[in-house]
Amino acid sequence: MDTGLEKVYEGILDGNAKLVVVEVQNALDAGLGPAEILNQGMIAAMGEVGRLFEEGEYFVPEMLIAARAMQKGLEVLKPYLTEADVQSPGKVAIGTVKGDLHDIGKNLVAMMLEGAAFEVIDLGTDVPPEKFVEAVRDSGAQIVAMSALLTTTMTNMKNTIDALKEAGLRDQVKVMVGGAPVTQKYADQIGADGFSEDASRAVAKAKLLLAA
Ligand code: B1M
Repeated sequence: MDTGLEKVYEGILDGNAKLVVVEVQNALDAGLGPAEILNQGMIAAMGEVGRLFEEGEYFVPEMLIAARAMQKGLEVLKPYLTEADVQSPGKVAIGTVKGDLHDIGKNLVAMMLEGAAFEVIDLGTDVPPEKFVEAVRDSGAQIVAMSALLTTTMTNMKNTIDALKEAGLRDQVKVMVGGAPVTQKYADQIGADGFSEDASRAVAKAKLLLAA
């Protein structure tokens, strides 16, 4: 790994937000691409944090400070993930489903969508089905984008789809899902319109759904 990326990686593992901010900027200044910094430095570090948690070496506080360091690094990266002078392809209401507080992946998807000029309504984390329904009704969002990181909360994606049906809004919106435990098979099972494995593919999928 490039030494600049190594410092970003180690900074996230140590939960050292100040170091991460400096090292992400240094990596950009040294000419590394934002996707490389994101995938090989930052997302890889969060994967290692998860592994250490599973092994019992990290606990929730360590995960939390690593997540904060990651978020700070993402703020530095954000302007570099933006496409210039693009017309808005549409409006997306995004959130992490009820019961789930993980927001880094959701924020990344929101950031990439904004970078591609989508209008993004970020509903935050722990979003109950009714709040997604309300957002579609009030904002006219054409896409509902749901993120889940826990096997115990991904079922709330289906509950949200059911709530959209009950509110008579299902035909008006496309539903996209993603997050570590979510698969294409699961998306099909619950009747979602789209799934993507990562944030950049989520943008391509959102564009595709609106073109369909
Ligand atoms: Co938690 N956590 N966590 N955690 N956490 C996981 C998810 C876990 C896999 C760790 C592990 O055991 N290895 C595990 C889940 C096990 C499971 O259900 N199978 C777990 C657990 C168990 C828990 C708690 C229950 C721990 C506890 O309290 N005992 C608890 C639950 C709290 C709750 O939500 N109710 C908990 C808490 C936390 C923190 C709050 C401490 C913190 C989150 C802080 C935050 O988000 N602000 C945290 C963290 C940081 C993690 C890990 C380490 C990292 C997650 C992350 O940010 N990854 C995670 C381990 C891991 O994932 N390997 C873990 C980086 C991020 C960029 O990836 O979010 O997957 P991700 O997003 C990806 C794709 O999935 C995709 O795009 C992104 C990449 O470009 N994507 C989408 C995401 N959403 C999408 C939506 C789309 C499309 C693509 O379309 C709409």
